[in-house]
Amino acid sequence: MKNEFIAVQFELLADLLEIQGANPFRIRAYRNAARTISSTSESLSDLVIEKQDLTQFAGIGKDLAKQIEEITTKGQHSALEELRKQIPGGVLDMLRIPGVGPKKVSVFFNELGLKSLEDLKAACEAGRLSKLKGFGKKTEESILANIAMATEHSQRASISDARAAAELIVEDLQKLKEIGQVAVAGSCRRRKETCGDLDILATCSDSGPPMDCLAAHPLVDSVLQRGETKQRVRLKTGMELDLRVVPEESFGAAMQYFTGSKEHNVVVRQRAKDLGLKLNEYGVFRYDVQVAGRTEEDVYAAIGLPWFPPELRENRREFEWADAGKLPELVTIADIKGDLHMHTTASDGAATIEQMAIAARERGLKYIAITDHSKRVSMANGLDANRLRKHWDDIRRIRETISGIEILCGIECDILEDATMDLPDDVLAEADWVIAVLHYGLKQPGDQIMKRLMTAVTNPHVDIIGHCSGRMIGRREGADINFSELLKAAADNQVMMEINAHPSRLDLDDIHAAAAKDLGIPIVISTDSHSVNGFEVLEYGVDQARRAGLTKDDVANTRTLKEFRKLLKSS
Ligand code: DGT
Ligand code: CA
Ligand code: CA
Repeated sequence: MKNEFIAVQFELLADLLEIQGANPFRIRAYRNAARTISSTSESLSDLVIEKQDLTQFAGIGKDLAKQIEEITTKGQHSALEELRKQIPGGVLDMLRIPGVGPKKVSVFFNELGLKSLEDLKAACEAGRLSKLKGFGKKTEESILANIAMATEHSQRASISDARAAAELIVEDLQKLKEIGQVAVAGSCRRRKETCGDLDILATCSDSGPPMDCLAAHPLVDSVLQRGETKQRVRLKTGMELDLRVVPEESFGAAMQYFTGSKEHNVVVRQRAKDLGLKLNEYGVFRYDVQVAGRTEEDVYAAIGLPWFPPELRENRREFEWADAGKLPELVTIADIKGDLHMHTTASDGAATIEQMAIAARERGLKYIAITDHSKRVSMANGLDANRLRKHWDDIRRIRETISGIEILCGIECDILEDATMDLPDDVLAEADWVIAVLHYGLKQPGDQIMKRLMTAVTNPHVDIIGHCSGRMIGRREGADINFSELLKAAADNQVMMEINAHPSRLDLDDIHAAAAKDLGIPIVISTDSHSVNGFEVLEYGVDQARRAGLTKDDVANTRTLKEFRKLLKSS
């Protein structure tokens, strides 16, 4: 179990306590513990198994250590479950509204008795919020406008949450002695950035044991529907999950069918028809005789198609590539040699330069760039020219003492609202690696956003545009960007584009990453790590790159540092 999974539960517990109006010290204790847990490099669940004392960690006392033990050994968290019983689920949905935190939700719940997004919407429309102390007409209007976004997104989970849940459940189903094969299908298998629901397939001579196991699973809240071969459950996170139990001889066909996408399947089914075959979730049939179905490879082969990596199954270009015999060999996580976006204690990171370098080396990376924030991001203790130069001196000193990994002096430089760079050119010129980003003013009109991005792209020292749109999936829309204009300028000016691997960003998205590839723009997959555990998100970035059809060659940080340097502007 990943530390992040435990940290998220403590964060949620703190939110619930805050909504309830609990003692601030107690709330802060959970938040501090969550921070400690997510920035610790050792796996807490491993430490529990080894019977180590968790109170050795700052902020983890006896009570919290017990809770961690319960989460990791039983997959349960009774303190959290107890609180959840006291606060309706709809109240938590309010936290998804941009600009609304537990403090505000506490007021909505305790003072106005609101229990859901619908309640809140009605209260805003009736002007009840603006009558509260500390709330004005403006706040009320902005909350009302943002409820729509929260409602729209509350149905879809991030790929990281979806995968964490799906993988735990698959793991537990696999332990059943009666079970044959178990696998994740649907959008989660296609690694889509958000999942509407989870789809799991299993083979078993009797559907009873897997369905009983799922019904009793600690992640499951309730069974919505149970039939002979299909069961639908709701997880405690609100996500829903379909389990289908299928015969062995149909497993491949069912995987093909339920992995989707629907659009991909429409074409596959038509291809089968053209060959006089019938394709459904049970197999490929000629007249009524099954000719394939046990494995996905057989199913595709029977229709004269290659096996498609699930990430490509969107009916974009996969059939055109298959027909030409040119399915791309997609980049894998093992291809990645460097990570070029991360933070340290110099700005808002939790680890030092040295700790980040060593953690990166342990993960097998050969080079990194330290890219702390520039001064505009004062909330994150961003660096001005003086502090940055000192920071780079530190990096240069430390890199002499660490072997097995190279460290570049980088900066994540803000592109200011007035379309100037946050640091002067002579400072940027001294960097090994400059990431330019938008953090503020994301809602400016498209013209101004483009003016800002063009400032960065045409700056002689900018190497890459980081998390281009600035979106936070499910929470904040990205800026209004004219991508064809931007990507063309990036290609002309030898500027690379980042796929930010954080699951709440995944920015560039798959479509724009594919467009960048078409223009020959090197893509860099970066973790934007803020702690030694931040590197874990790399896989989400790689998956997004795969969905864009990128090969090892298309991704610049699969190269050795020497080869990578040849792609830089200054070279
Ligand atoms: P999601 O859950 O919205 O993120 O997206 P999916 O792709 O997981 O969609 P879901 O869960 O509705 O169904 C899983 C797969 O099953 C879907 O990708 C294709 C297949 N499927 C489901 N219903 C239909 C259908 O009515 N027609 C076809 N052709 N395929 C279907
Ligand atoms: Ca699904
Ligand atoms: Ca489904």
